[in-house]
Amino acid sequence: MSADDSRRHYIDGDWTTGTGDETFTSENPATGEALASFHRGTEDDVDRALAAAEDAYDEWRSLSYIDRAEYLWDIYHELRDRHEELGEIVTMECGKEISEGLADVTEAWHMVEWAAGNARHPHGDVVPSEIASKDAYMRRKPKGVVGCITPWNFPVAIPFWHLAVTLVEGNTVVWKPAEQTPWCAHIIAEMFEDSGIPDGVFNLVQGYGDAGNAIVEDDRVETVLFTGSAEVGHQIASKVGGEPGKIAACEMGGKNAVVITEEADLDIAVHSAVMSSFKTTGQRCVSSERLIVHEDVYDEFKERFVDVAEDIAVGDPLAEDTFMGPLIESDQVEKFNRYNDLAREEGANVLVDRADLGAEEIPDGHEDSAAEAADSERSGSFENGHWVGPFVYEIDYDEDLRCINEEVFGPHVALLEYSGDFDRALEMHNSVDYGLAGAIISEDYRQINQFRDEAEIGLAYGNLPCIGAEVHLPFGGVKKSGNGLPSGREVIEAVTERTAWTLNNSKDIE
Ligand code: TXE
Repeated sequence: MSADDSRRHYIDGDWTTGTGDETFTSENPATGEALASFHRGTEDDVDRALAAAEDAYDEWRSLSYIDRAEYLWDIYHELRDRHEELGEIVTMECGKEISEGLADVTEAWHMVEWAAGNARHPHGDVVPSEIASKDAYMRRKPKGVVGCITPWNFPVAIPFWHLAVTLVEGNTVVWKPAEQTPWCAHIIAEMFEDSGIPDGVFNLVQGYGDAGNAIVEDDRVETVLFTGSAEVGHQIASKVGGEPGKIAACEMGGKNAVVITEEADLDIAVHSAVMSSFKTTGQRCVSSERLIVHEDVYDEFKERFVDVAEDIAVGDPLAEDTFMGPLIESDQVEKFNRYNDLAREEGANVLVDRADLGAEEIPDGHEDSAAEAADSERSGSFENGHWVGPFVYEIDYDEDLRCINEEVFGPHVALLEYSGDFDRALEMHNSVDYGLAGAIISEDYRQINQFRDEAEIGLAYGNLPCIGAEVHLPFGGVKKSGNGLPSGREVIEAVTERTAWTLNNSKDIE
């Protein structure tokens, strides 16, 4: 692919090659084949995009909520019209199986629907003043130019978590998507172009961390919304923290757990653990890498969970009967293997080891409509795919073990047995530095309520898999997992500031 064929940035209403010479390709993690080529953004490109966003801001903020939302409604319809096409691109670019690829797009339009719908459902705070003749109320104002930096694991949904509310609230944006999923980002930019949104309101700069960093460090950016690794998120938060008025809202993954008590329904427990640990090949921010199981049900649970993990269908993500696709890239495979080795060194008793799944074990594509439709795009073989299967182990609990404290982001699962009362399970659950998500499986409402009140997490699930997001709920974590919630309804807090207004309605001089 030559630079001429490469797809461009979308800045100030124009498709531009930008100022750099470099291009990069997105690859299909199932086959290793190059899917499309993109211009790599530079600091100068970010500078231009920020200037455009700043210029567009006054006009955009002066529109009513309803007028701004109209553009988002166009995008909502495009997401629905291009659902199948975009869902397949999600699957080809990030490797998750096709129902998840399609669900990524569905979640995006749910977010747009919620954000644009709010424009017709205004709400605010009017409160009585201390003095009878005064009115007092709170008014929200947009922050200005917002920088959005997103990861590859939900390449359509997460960008819309950031973008939809931010734009409806009257901010303009510069977005730097993940370098692994630029094709999805390109299609989203096409949708913004088609919506006729005024030039400069939405800007896309493709590229790597250096382009993201240029957004973070620029004084014109009032708010940074970031979803990605803890390492980068903490760097961003500390850079931004030193600047008055500027904020970073970050969501940075976790070391999540499912707690299965002696009162658990084991059908629910096995289903929840399998979904939590293996959906998206363990690459969700809420994926669970720890299963904390009471001794009374441990053996039965272990046997049933291991049986499922041994047989789980790893394969062509475009085939409808695949459960797990590949990992995103070779670095991620190395990280997965490194942590599997570490678990062994730390004393793991390995129960399932399908980590070295060879390409020959990957069944050919199946005769389903999604796979057929994408055949022309899928010319590579599975030999160069980033295939792994489940790695499941049990280990004697010690809160200092690295394998049960550090996020792997793959199907790497520790079974941890506990005895005694529920306090012990909670202690083990809360012992990690992260605090994103967790689930409890129990029929005892007291245990469920205690988990709700004492689990140190931002997202809690009861008798459900530890996965899933509802766009009208806050989404994000505590402790090392993040701050400021760049997703769900709480984005409003990050992208607006509030003014407390008091207004004298009398002739009295106050
Ligand atoms: O994340 P990065 P990566 C975790 C998971 C995974 C690890 C690494 O453990 O193994 O992170 O994944 C941009 N300034 N999660 O490498 O590097 C980058 O270009 C500004 C959990 O994908 O954090 C991309 O757009 N931006 C997570 C985005 O940040 C920078 C989902 C995320 O990349 C930057 C993904 C910099 N210095 C990974 N460096 C979750 N919360 O679910 C990189 N970027």
